[in-house]
Amino acid sequence: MRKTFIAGNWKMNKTPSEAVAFAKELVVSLKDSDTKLMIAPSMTAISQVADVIKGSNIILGAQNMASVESGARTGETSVLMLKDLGVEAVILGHSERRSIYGESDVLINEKIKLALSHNLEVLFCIGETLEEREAGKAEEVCFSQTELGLKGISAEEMKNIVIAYEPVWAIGTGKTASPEDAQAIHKAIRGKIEELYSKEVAEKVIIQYGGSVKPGNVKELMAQPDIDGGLIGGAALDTDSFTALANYNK
Ligand code: G2H
Repeated sequence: MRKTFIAGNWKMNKTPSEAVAFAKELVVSLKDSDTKLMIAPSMTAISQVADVIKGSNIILGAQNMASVESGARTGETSVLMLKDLGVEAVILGHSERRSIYGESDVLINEKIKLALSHNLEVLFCIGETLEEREAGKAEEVCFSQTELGLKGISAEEMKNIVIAYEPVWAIGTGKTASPEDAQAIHKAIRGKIEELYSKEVAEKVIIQYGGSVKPGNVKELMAQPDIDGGLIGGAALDTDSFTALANYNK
């Protein structure tokens, strides 16, 4: 019922010219994939990558955006700018934004509401740190981030929300949550969505897993009943690897 959604978060990698060359390769290599696909280049490459992937089966995503539409926000990128470039989705609440740039649940919630009001799909990231996991607080942290991030968002708007569960200890570390551990949290998060909204909303919401997803572990992760896709960093930076991830089911 839920279509698998594989998204590449390029983070702060690839210059605009490298991004264009890479996107051109992906348009060809991914053309027969039957999964939903997204790539999120850096802000400096978005405009050129938009031209390359136009008309393909790849959605254009951004990695972040400001919490207000326009004005005095030095160094920020607005939702209007992203929309004008053809961006269809935005990653919000990534743990690197939370930990390095101090983004709070309140700020993330403001960004999510703004993105939804402009009809952007939101990949809303949540996840616990190693310390929190070891203290037995993984669920508690994910529930709290979910509740605060989705505050004021209607059941109707949930159609444009994708949740990305990314345990912080697994991001870029080579450590992946075991499929069983990831499934347990995904199931709990879906339960939380049911509690906040309804069974119908919970059954429809896509919950991606993120954190060192690679061609070698993608199959067993995607085989879990509540894992509906992946938000992929390192392994999304190479044509063969991202193509293998997009075609994991072939
Ligand atoms: C988690 C993920 C992509 P990686 O941040 O968002 O990165 O796959 O490199 O762990």
